[in-house]
Amino acid sequence: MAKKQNYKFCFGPWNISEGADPYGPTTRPAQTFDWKLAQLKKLGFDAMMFHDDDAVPDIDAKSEAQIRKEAKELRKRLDGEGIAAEMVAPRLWFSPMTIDGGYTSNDPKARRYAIDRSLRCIDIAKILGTDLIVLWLAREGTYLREAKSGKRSVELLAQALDKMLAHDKRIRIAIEPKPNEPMDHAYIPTIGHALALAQLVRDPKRVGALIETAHCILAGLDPADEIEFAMAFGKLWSLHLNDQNGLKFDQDKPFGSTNLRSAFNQVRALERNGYGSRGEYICFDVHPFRSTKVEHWMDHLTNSRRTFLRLLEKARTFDEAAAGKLIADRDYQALDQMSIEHLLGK
Ligand code: XUL
Ligand code: MN
Repeated sequence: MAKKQNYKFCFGPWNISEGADPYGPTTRPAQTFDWKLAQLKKLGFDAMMFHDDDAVPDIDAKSEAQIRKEAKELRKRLDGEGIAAEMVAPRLWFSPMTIDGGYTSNDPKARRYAIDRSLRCIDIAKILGTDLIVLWLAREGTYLREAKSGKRSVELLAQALDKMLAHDKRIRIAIEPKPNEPMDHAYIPTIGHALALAQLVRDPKRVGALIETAHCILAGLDPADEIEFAMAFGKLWSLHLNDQNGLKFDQDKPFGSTNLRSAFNQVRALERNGYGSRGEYICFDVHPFRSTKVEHWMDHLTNSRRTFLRLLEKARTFDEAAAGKLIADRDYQALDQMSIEHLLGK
């Protein structure tokens, strides 16, 4: 077991969402960014995750100089509150320019837009004091196979990564894979794909991964195994813990909400491989249930952290020696029951 880690926690402003879904409007009134930052601080979280336009709203309408100016102002506010920026991610999926994808769009103008915007995102990250860029490749995929070439799309992704890496020699890029939604099929659906793509760029050391629980489940994979796979390569640079009830829309439920045993195994995987020892954060990409009242608006975040910490105790008190004996004896039936009893408590 690695040395006991003091974990650091974060979330993004989009995790205090207002309840809109594709079938209905918001159920809670919109709140300002300052209010969200104040909640994060009040609840004792350590850092905030940012999309580029969380940091600089209406980014496409602003000049490079204006973007830098606003990012510097934000940095001052974060420093004043003692809150770090964990990462910055280009939100490439909202613009009319990226209807057909960003880096893999069939339209060269759209591809250029995606790269220019990613370079601005890197500038913002630098100003906010983080070297971590997260890429959720939302529209880099197709609705139908005939629409794009898979091989060419992978080449375009590698070229885009190279341009980003060349723009700033310090940044690291964590790819956040997701197999579907909004696309029918995404080109980088799993951690294996993300790490294989890293091998096509000029500086593979600076391309790693972010694992989201729900995204692994949507790909039919086990989140704990995905975590260990990425950690075997030293490439798990960030994490979006949440939960997902099977093959449905991306639910972003509170951590442990659907499958407590899977959540336990995710925490155990992180703990035994020393996640956090290089400053990595535990991030919760969770949303309130649509029915949530304003007075309970932050509970999905505090509950996710509480569940994580309780499962951490379970991971730390799991009887490894007893488990080792059962493994040596190939008595997996008893190992199964031992794990269940441990989670149930006495
Ligand atoms: C999408 C998703 C995003 C990313 C950030 O499913 O998880 O919120 O985490 O761009
Ligand atoms: Mn996510």
